[in-house]
Amino acid sequence: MPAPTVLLTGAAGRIGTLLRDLLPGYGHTLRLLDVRPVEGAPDAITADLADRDALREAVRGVDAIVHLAGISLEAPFEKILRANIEGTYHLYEAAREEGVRRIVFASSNHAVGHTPLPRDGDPLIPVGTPHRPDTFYGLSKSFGEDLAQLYWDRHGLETVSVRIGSCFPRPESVRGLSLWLSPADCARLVHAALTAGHVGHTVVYGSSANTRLRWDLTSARALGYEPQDDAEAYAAPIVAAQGEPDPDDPAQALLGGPFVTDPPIWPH
Ligand code: NAI
Ligand code: 15L
Repeated sequence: MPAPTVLLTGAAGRIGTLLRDLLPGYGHTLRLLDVRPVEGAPDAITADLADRDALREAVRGVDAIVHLAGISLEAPFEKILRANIEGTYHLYEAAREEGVRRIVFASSNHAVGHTPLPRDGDPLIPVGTPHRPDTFYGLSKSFGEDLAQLYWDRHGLETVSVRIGSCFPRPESVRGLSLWLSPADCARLVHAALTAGHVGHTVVYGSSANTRLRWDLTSARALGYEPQDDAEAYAAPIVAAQGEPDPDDPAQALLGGPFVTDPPIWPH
């Protein structure tokens, strides 16, 4: 399949910025969208996910969408509802109306954050593990995955839902040593998700080939993703400063880490 023209939502954000740099190297032509201006990109579309008319215009003529826009951490329910739940719905409706073929949806480990981490000898966490969100934020990612399934089953709109681990320039915690997705591997994975053959709705985990991996990358590799990086290269100073993970500490025993143990933000 030839490299498609892609709308990148959330283009001003952390992952949006790295994909703006790296995806053109794979031959993709990008159209950018964010609610705030995108530095160095005067042609970027400034629009909120609540603006259906702007979304419809933004998706017109693109082959695919990489949907990163939204609140990327826990927040009051009303804010998550508007940006992540309603916003993702508006984007899928615009995509359906304009005949977009595929969406790569930035889901998160927090959609399944209450899943216990496997201990030594246990199988890796499969993509089929039930949704167990750890926050309203994680709940919005579970919703996004289910929305993607609905739009595939009802409308034939394909999605790869990528449950991203921690995508930062380098891992910063012992938890990150298992969840890290390097910027270069992030671009490799998104490229694979955009260009793989038939995907229907496919859920994958998004991380590098970390020595301390706790989840199963099989479905990501099936798209053609071949991760090249391993957080272990950064492990020594992190472990020296923080110690090895304590499997009896709730913040380290469940996939969502501190999201699981932080006090909940109730609706108000
Ligand atoms: P970020 O917070 O840096 O970027 C999100 C972008 O979305 C921002 O530029 C923001 O202005 C934009 N945005 C927010 N609400 C919007 C709205 N209503 N309309 C239009 N644009 C809006 O987040 P980051 O780290 O770049 O993450 C990108 C996506 O990946 C997010 O959906 C996040 O939940 C997901 N993700 C990121 C992980 C990471 O480690 N960075 C891990 C798991 C998931
Ligand atoms: C996420 O979903 C967040 O967007 C990101 O900022 C990190 O907190 C990441 O999860 C994580 O679990 O480390």
